[in-house]
Amino acid sequence: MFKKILIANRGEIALRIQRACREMGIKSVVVYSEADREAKYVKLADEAVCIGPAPSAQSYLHMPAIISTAEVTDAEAIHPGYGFLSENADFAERVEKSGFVFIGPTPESIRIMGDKVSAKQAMIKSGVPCVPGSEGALPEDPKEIIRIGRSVGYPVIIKAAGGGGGRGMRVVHTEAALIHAVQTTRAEAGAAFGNPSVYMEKFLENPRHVEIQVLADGQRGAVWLGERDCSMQRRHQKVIEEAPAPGIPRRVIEKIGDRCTAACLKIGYRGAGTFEFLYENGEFYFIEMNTRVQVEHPVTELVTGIDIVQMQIRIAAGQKLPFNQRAIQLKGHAIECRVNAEHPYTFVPSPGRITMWHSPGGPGVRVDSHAYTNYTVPPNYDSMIGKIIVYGDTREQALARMRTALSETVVEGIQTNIPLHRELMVDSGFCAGGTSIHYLEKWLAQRKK
Ligand code: MV4
Repeated sequence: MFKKILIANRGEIALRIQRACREMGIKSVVVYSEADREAKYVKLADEAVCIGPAPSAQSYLHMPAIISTAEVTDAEAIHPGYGFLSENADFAERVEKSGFVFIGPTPESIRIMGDKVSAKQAMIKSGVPCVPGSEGALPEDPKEIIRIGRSVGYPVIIKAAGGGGGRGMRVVHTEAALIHAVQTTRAEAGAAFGNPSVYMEKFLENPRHVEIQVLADGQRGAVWLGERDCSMQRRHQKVIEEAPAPGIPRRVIEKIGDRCTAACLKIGYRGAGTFEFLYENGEFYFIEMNTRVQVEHPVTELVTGIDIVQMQIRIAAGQKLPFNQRAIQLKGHAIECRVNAEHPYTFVPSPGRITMWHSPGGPGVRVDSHAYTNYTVPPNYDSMIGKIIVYGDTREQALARMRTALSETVVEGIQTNIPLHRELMVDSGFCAGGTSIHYLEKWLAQRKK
């Protein structure tokens, strides 16, 4: 096992990784920007090195600074967390070429999944059901594109191969609008991702977002750890996640989970990963794979009892998975509310000093946050300042515990979305379970001010 790991991230996930290291008897080095100098997790780390000014490009995205910090601190491995460099295949490659272990999949896997066209092709070959659409990237010839549009059937969605997470997509309702939409999406994709390649899918009108968590050791060991329902989102930012997904028959989930682990074995996947699906009318359709630990990993940890971050570290150290699929038993229900420093009605970011932070507690309550009283939320990064996660034997109990947890939570000095979560936890639609990806935005549009 490693003696020392460098954590190439910030905020709650840096603290989460630090905790995993501590529990495993591994020393950790955190890198931080000038904006994070006063953060408590920086002070709590075994070692902390300032790698640059506040802008991410000069700190958390600055590969030479991170790799040279690993060199001077004698770290053996680098954990990238989520966001920043976590899905950057070039970074993973540079980490390995410099003689360190990248705690994540191989650069090759990251590269395949980063290109949504090659990801989909890998899934089709591995027997994972995908949204019907173009076979690979769209050709140049407008006649060919029109032909593909007719065979897929309207509405269709044009997506950039280099996009993902909702970036670079356009819905097309009629053949008359198709060619212009493809051209515009191509141009935007070329400018945004340096890759003008686009593909077409049937546009699913009212799906749910359900994802499967996997762990694979790259040594013929692969398991899936149940699913997460992440349909409660606004502008492609998840707001609430839960496990299991309400109302989906277990045999349907089990079938797709087994497809995911089979795909991991087929492509030689190693590490933690998430298969993202759209779920509509009882069917799963693969859309993307994430090759990192995700923000919402705790809900899976609570229903499986498996520490996903520790497993990432063990896999990276060359260990085999210590369990097989039969040993994984899903139990109970978990819900996560993301706490953002933002106005609860306008969603305008609200950085600044937290004059009072009081975390909830009690049975089945977990808070993953780096925030504390007198912590200043810097304006330079994502507005998420933590996550409240609850566990219960049933969804009803988890909901009741989340209501109690939210009622106990006090955050003063900045605005947060906690009032929004308090409203959603008593909303009849959310409480019934199984809402679609459009539910929250429709709900917000009709919300009583
Ligand atoms: C779709 C779709 C409907 N049909 N693909 C958005 C994020 C990216 N991961 C894929 N996305 C979508 N792809 C087809 N063929 C609808 C969405 C979508 C969405 C997906 C998941 C969660 C929230 C979403 C919000 C709007 C649109």
